[in-house]
Amino acid sequence: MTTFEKTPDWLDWHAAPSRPRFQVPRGAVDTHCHVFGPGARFPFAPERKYTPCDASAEQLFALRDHLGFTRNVVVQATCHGADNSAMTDALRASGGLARGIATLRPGVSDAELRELHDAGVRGVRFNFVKRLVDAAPQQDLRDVVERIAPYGWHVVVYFEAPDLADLRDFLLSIPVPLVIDHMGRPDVAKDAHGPEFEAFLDFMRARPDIWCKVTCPERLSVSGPPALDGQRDAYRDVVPFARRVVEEFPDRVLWGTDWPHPNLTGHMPDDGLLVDFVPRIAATSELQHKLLVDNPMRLYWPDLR
Ligand code: 0GY
Repeated sequence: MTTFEKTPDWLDWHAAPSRPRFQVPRGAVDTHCHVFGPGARFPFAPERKYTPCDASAEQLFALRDHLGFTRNVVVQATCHGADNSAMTDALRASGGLARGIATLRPGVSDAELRELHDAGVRGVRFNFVKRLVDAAPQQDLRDVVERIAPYGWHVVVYFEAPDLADLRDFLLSIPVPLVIDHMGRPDVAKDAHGPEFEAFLDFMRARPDIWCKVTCPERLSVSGPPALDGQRDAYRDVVPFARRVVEEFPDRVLWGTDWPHPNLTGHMPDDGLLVDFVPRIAATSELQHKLLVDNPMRLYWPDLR
């Protein structure tokens, strides 16, 4: 049996999240979450940049039910490299209630692609965050896109705001839909109407098939988590950024918990309070329904609509 010691300053996920005050609409989808191992069953990748705590599919589904969600999109995390077996095991265990996003290398076989599709994978993730992965040659990524296009998959992209200028032309040349993680990680100490976030919105405007996850206030926030007297002010500096995206692109936004919150060392969010963040960024029930149900269903379960 392989055992793993998690990175020492890594925080465990919240063991007893509160029940959200905000009741999500029926059929809500958590479109950004991960499973980690368990390492003894699904060993972490030798090339990983961090070793997480275990976070199993059963624990993910228990959280889903506790928060009032119906479905998940399980995103392959870098600690598992291109071995998608923990993620696909979660998809199979979900009874059709989870879709997945894989990590692929260019030489992926047709048999593997078919198997991933049958398990529920609907996209591949390109990660450009330097502390998480070594850079992949753009030609490798183009080769992967060529392989997934026939399956109708999309590309989930993770980058940080300062890298958008260099990536923009490459990303816009990818001939399948794009889903951008965490609003392209803006620096929320800056102005939500300033040039950096304008550049991101301008990128979203460049094509009608670019989607955005308005996720990770806990990761982006400088103002920080809720004070002891309640969650009203939690992550307040992220609100104007997320609202801008939700209000300009109501049909192209997605939401997720990011459970079990990789690489958080400052504080670990209460997932119930994260759900309570939703009405602050999607102010009407119509926007909330699009964000949590209509949009993810259109992208991940088009046959059920
Ligand atoms: C981060 C955030 C994430 C890390 C990963 O694949 C990963 O390791 O996704 C996240 O959940 O989006 O910045 O460390």
